Amino acid sequence: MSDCIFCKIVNGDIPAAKVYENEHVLAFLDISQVTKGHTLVIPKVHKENLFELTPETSKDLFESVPEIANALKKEFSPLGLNLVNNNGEHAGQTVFHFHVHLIPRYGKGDGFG
Ligand code: DGP
Repeated sequence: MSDCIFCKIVNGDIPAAKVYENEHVLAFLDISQVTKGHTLVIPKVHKENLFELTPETSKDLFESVPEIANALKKEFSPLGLNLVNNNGEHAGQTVFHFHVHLIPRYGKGDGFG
């Protein structure tokens, strides 16, 4: 989708700090970094949100999530990690290309929750 910021990241039209990539999935650091290592995992194909996800796209994406979470665990040594996903404006979605947030947690006062 030409006006989608995450499609532009997939296409290399705007830069992002990539954490992981395979044929179907891209993970990169969130520009806002609510905690250190805050990462977004997206399908390369444009799907607006969970309601549009096909079983195949869902499988491709969620298959990669444990590996990415473990890479973040190794790199940042968090105490825990939240997986967050917002669908629709009223649920807090601001970028309308499906994504899950992986938010490493470092204990009380780490900036999230
Ligand atoms: P959500 O509110 O769940 O739709 O989260 C969208 C996230 O996308 C938000 O945490 C900020 C992040 N974001 C928005 N624009 C960019 C960008 O251009 N680059 C990166 N890396 N992250 C972005």
